[in-house]
Amino acid sequence: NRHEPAQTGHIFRSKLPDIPIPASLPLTKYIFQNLADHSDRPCLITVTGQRLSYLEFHTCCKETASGLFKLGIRRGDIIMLLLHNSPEFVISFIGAAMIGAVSTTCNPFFTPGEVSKQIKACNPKIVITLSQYVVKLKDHCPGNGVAGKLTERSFSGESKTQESELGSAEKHINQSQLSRKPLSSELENQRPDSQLADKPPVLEISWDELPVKPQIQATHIRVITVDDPPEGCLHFSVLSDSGESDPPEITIDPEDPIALPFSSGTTGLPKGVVLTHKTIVSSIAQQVDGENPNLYIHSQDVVLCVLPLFHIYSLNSVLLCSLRVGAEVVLMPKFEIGTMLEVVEKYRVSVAPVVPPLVLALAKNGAVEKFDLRSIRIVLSGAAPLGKDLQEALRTRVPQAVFGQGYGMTEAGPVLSMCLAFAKKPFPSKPGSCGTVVRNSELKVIDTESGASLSYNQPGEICIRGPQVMKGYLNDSEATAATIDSEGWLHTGDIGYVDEEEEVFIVDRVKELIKYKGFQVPPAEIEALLLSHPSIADAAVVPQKDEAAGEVPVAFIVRSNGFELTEEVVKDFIAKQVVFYKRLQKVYFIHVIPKSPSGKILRKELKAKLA
Ligand code: 4UU
Repeated sequence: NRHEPAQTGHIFRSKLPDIPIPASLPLTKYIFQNLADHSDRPCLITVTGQRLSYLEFHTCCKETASGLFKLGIRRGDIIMLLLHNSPEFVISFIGAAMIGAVSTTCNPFFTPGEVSKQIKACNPKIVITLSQYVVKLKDHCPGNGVAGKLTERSFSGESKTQESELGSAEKHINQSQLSRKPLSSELENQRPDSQLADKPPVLEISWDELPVKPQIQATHIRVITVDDPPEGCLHFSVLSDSGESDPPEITIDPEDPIALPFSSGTTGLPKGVVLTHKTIVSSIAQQVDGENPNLYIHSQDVVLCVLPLFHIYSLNSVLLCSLRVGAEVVLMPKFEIGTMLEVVEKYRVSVAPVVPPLVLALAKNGAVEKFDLRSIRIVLSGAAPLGKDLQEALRTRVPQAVFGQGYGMTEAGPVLSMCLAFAKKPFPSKPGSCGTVVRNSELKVIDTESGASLSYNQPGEICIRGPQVMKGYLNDSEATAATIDSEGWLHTGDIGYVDEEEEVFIVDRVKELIKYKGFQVPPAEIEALLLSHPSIADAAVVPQKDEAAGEVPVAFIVRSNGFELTEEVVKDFIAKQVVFYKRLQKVYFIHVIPKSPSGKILRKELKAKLA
């Protein structure tokens, strides 16, 4: 494991004092802690004008929590949200959290193969999606993308037995090992009202003690659609109209997982990032709590939620931070510049969290001038580097707004640093800065060779430590140990420095990750696909700089002996299997992929070839 703790040297802290973080509260108790102050205020609004007040939203979440419970979802169970931004996304996430269930968020534009990998890695019991995406689940739902009956139990103690007994795993369930009582079949036979009369058993076993992946496999996933359900699927109303507004009181431990986004981290394939109630509450508090919140948003704000909620930036800094402070969240299912500008004008959006390509659109698109954007007071950019020129260009479009960046990483909870010009009592901030490390947290910059921590203005690898950092990767202690060292420092794979005003600047990325418009493109994933092609002997995928996307993936390919293979064939082969942003933009044929003696691809050399 690569990280031996470095000798302690300089540690950077926020300019804001630490605050008490109510990290023992389950997320939903924390989110709704001040509900009474803003229960009549608008909470969610859609592009079509559908509005929910905080009180209505709270009720919907409780009903959905009850509905999930009735379907047999229990503390520690995973549900998958394969959805665009929508009220159902938000209500499902919060409802699941109320009963201690965990949401894994998945890009609805993923191909069936990509969705399948995520399902296999975490075995959700339920997938909530749109009818048009049910086909993406066909490998997991026997019978034309139709979900199996949950009366056939979802878990088996033994993978071997299960493989031979798919569909009839019921008799193999090992209650003593799982020590849980989903008892979905029993539940279904009970009258609905009696189900909830019984308080649920509090599970003795915590999530990470559950049998790991090979032993625990969902045979049947129940599919719920938020629109007209295809045959075999359930409609979302089974959750939202459960007829029960008070979900059972579940004892939730702050260390219980709540969200499972997927990220490739510094190396390898996408992995489930285990975020707990404690990590998420801490991250939100670091941003919006305290007398002088780092990111000052409040109940009079209207926050634009156009970034996809399946990504942690939007889930945490946009949605959950807004819910905590009682702001109104405008949900946009997808980015379209015209609609976005209309929405900003119509709903008087005051806080606009964006990514650099959106800054580009706002700065350069002629349509912008036709709209009144004077309501915007904060523009937050993150998830990818933002050029100073672009920042200046946007300033002329929204001169009244404070413009700054946040720097996040899924595994870091996600926010490492945030612009202090967004604080209630703001500090000045320089263009190009990614803000200052969040409060109640420590940041250091280490020499990539020696591991020693560096002082001001010296670039090195950024490391973070604090209560917001992920618990670890799902079922992958090796990857966890390679990312979080024994002293609790998370190594980001980003190269940056901190200047004398405590502002963080990112200058490079040493990890494999490619970022296309802020979306993750894990090279290892594309390389594995390439190697499955019979005419490809070896392959490496690296980023190439791109004006519009920031970076795009390109491949170096070694053909198998005697095979003809064209660039187009390779591109098509990948394009069929991946979401649009992972498509190869260019293919270069070479004789050998440069590798270290230990077999690691020398990506630097390949990147140098591109330059
Ligand atoms: C240069 O991108 C994210 C999370 C972003 C985020 C979250 C909450 C931004 C603001 C916020 O408030 O997560 P991942 O896991 O998809 O990608 C992480 C990587 C980082 O390690 C870094 O390489 O994305 C890059 N990155 C940035 N790079 C993230 N933010 C920035 C940034 N400038 N501001």
